[in-house]
Amino acid sequence: MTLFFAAFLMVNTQTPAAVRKPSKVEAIKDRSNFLREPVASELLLDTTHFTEDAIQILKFHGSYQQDNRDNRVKGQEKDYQFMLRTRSPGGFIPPELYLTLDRLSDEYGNHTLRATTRQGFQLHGVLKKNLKATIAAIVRSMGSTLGACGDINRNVMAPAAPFRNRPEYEYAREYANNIADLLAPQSGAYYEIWLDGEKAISAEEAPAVAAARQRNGNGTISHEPEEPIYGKHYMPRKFKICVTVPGDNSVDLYSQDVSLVVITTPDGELEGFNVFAGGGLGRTHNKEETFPRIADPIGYVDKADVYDLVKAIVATQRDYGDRTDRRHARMKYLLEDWGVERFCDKVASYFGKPIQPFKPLPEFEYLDFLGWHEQGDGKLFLGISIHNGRIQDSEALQLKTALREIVQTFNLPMLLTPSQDVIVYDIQPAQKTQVQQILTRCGVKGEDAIDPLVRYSMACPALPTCGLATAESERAIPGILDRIRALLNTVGLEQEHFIIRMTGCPNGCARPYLAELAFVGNGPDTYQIWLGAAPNQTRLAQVYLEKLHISDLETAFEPIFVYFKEARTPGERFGDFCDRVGLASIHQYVANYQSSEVSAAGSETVPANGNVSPDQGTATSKIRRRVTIQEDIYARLQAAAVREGKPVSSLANAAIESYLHSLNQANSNPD
Ligand code: SRM
Ligand code: SF4
Repeated sequence: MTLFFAAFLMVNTQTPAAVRKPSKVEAIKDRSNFLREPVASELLLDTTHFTEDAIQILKFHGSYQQDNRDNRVKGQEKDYQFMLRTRSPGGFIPPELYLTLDRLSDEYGNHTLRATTRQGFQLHGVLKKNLKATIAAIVRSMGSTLGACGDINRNVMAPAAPFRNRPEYEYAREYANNIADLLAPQSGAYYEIWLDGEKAISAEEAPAVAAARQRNGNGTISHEPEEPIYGKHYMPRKFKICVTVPGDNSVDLYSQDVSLVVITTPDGELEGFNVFAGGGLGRTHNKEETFPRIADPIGYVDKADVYDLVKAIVATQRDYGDRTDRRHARMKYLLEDWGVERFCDKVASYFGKPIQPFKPLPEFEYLDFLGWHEQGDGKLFLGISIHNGRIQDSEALQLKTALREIVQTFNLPMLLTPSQDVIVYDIQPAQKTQVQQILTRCGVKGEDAIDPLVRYSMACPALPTCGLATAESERAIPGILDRIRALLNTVGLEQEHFIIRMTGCPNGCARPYLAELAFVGNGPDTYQIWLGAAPNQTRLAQVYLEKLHISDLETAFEPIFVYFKEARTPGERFGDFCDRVGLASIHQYVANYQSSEVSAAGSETVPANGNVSPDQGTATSKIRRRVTIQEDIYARLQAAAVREGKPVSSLANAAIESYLHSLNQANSNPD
């Protein structure tokens, strides 16, 4: 029996292995000859798109087949196009690569670049006939798209701050890079297909990495020389790693399959790493068995052993991850099903020794490094806010022009941040004024001139490119943030801000489940609402509403913000407040809340915090009109409001509206 099929036997002890077949994608990988086919053959065909099998393999090469969903016409072929994603460990983009991507976006793409939540760049809108030229140009400019997507280790994240005087930051970048190399696919397919066999001109990998790849610690390698670590079936699902430093949670470390935290001696020497495992955010609406999960601390590893431990974790997921059900295939489910202890025992068996105890860490902080900073070697770095990562030119804001001009004029490298922003670094102090002038001329605002709601928000691309979106995200969030700001102003929270994230579906690409307030697409113009994650992304949010039509935003949030204003402790953040009072209390408050539209004078119910009575106006009410309703009807209305998660007034309005409508109809049709 091969290791591949042995894995299915072990995955789920409750279901007989005979009825649990590997998923379709496993068979596609099996047939692909290490990621070559059918991509290589289909690329030669004069077609606009690939077949399903090729689409799956193409992902490993860093590209997704998409179509412009705005252009869908019934009965006509879709407007096929491709998204390309770079593999950029720690977000590093050398100047020549940036300029190439900028050019390619105009030559073959949709004239925009998109900085992603994992510190890569995406090009959208590339036609199949231009894919090869686009990928080849990226590789020739010291870039790569290999392994940016697919069932494989994805872009390895690290804090984007280019500090030169804080060794822990340098170690995080160095090891992010080395782990990315360690787990890069070794198959020659990429260079054969996109560069006609020409090998990339890339930086040499560290000898320790090359040696670690071949070392067989108790079964960590696969006996397939072409892919020593992965074997021909690669991973059961995507796999995500980050390396960070104590206190810096700019990388959202709790959301990753594996997170390493640099541990140094008091004089800044690298000692080893604390290790977390089992985070992951993807889920599916109405499928309770899928859920976001935050990573568990699993131990500490000395620097000399770090590659072997990473390989041991990879081997555990490779051999025991669920290859039969892709919804249950991420490593978080292995941790959830087995528990941390069993997981660590299995990892230790590949590692060859027990994992050492976790070392104490300070509190983590959310950091985005925007603005001007000294980098510690006399030079400066500048973090520039990119709204939802989209780099483009418009009449008001020539962001794309500004970045091109800065990189071109000063030959500056860039680091992409996990919050979809960019950092330009190695700036000489004498260049600062000129860089600033370019930004000002192009309308690019400094971090202090941006509403913090905007600065700390993220949205995924969703429509029109993402095939999985059920609601708008990137295109909708600016308007939604404006409305939330207006509402906060109205209720007297002008200075307030919190972390808001939005996605067009529950897959979680903008990491919504770690936001203080999140909108998760659940149908056209409709969002599931999540509240209560920690402001430093160390605690998950919870579902507050299953479905909120976006037109009901003010009705839904006004009472929540009023409650927050009235009942928060001094300085308490919105996410912490929601977590402390609990969602049931928020629902209760909302149900009792008297909006400006209807006051149920029949009600004597005291709201959850006892602060608002039917006789009190709300922050928005200038004119209040009273409608008296019976006590028993009010009680039913209130119960329904709690169930629906809507204010009583909203339900009362809907009921009255529906009654009046039927009355009108009856009057106009007397028969
Ligand atoms: Fe994602 C699928 C975009 C980060 C969870 N993601 C997709 C696809 C490729 C849609 C598809 O499969 O057809 C999206 C392409 C949209 C487009 O038009 O560009 C997409 N994901 C993105 C990006 C671009 C969002 C962004 O706003 O930047 C991010 C690219 C990161 C990168 O450079 O590698 C992106 N995706 C994430 C993250 C956040 C992270 O990694 O830190 C997550 C949640 C964390 C996690 O993986 O648990 C994430 N994306 C998913 C999932 C759900 C995975 C799961 O475990 O269930 C899918 C769907 C899937 O894999 O089946 C998905
Ligand atoms: Fe697409 Fe959903 Fe990811 Fe948004 S969260 S990019 S809609 S897969």
